[in-house]
Amino acid sequence: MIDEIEITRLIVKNAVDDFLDSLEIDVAIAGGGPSGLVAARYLAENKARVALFERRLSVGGGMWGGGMLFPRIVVQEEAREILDEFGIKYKKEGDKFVANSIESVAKLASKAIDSGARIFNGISVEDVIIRDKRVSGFVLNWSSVMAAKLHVDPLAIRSEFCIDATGHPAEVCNIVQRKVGRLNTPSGEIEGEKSMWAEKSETLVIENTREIYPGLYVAGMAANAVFGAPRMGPIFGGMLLSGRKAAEVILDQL
Ligand code: 48H
Repeated sequence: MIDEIEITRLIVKNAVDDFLDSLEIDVAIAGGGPSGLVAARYLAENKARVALFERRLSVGGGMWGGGMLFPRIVVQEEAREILDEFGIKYKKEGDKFVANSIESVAKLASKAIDSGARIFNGISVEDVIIRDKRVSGFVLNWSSVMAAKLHVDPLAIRSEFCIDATGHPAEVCNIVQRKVGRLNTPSGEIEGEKSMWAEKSETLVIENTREIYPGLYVAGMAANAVFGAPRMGPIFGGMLLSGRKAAEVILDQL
């Protein structure tokens, strides 16, 4: 027998159990683009309790569209081992590697989940919890509630470490700057992303992957936006390496 009420109960119960299990965790990640997914995998693989919150229905962020909707990404030698670790196929072209952007997203997500990271889609980080001058959790709401501009109060989760992997808008860093006034950047403020310069940007994004306020790390495109570095276009090695670095720096402290 197939009963609609049983289906409803199974869905709600299992989804709520997952959410309840994620109320107090080691690492909370805002954003499920490439940097967030890579960080989630390496953290979870090393036994950290990880939850990733993605505003949209689908994870993958800006990776799906490759370059100008041509579904390919370019990755440099430094990040090739990450492609291998995720089982992403590629073609060597000169000293670069070209991968299918759709396969890349699918495998990043699949490996993050297999490693034990929990991914919650359709949920937006709308604020943070700050205790004793440290970011110690995310304030969450359904993206659909926010899109409809409904006046519905959010809920919260507590986390030892948080990562802003929200891409170009660096949303969590912006929230924290508004609340505390000063971030760990040269000016104390968000410096803003600069025009495209791939070579420089790909190096800087690794350097810029770091703690931006106690308890809050920034990874991926958000790291360059916050520290005033250029964008890089559809070369994705920096995003992969940045996600891995965020995981490594946090794992050292767990
Ligand atoms: C929950 C949120 C929130 C929120 C946003 O943009 P992304 O793909 O981010 P990265 O940094 O992993 O990768 C950047 C890359 O895709 C890119 O844009 C590049 C390389 N650009 C170069 C260039 O020159 O343009 O993913 C961020 C994700 C998205 O899925 C958002 O929906 C999500 O974060 N997000 N999720 N709460 N407040 N804000």
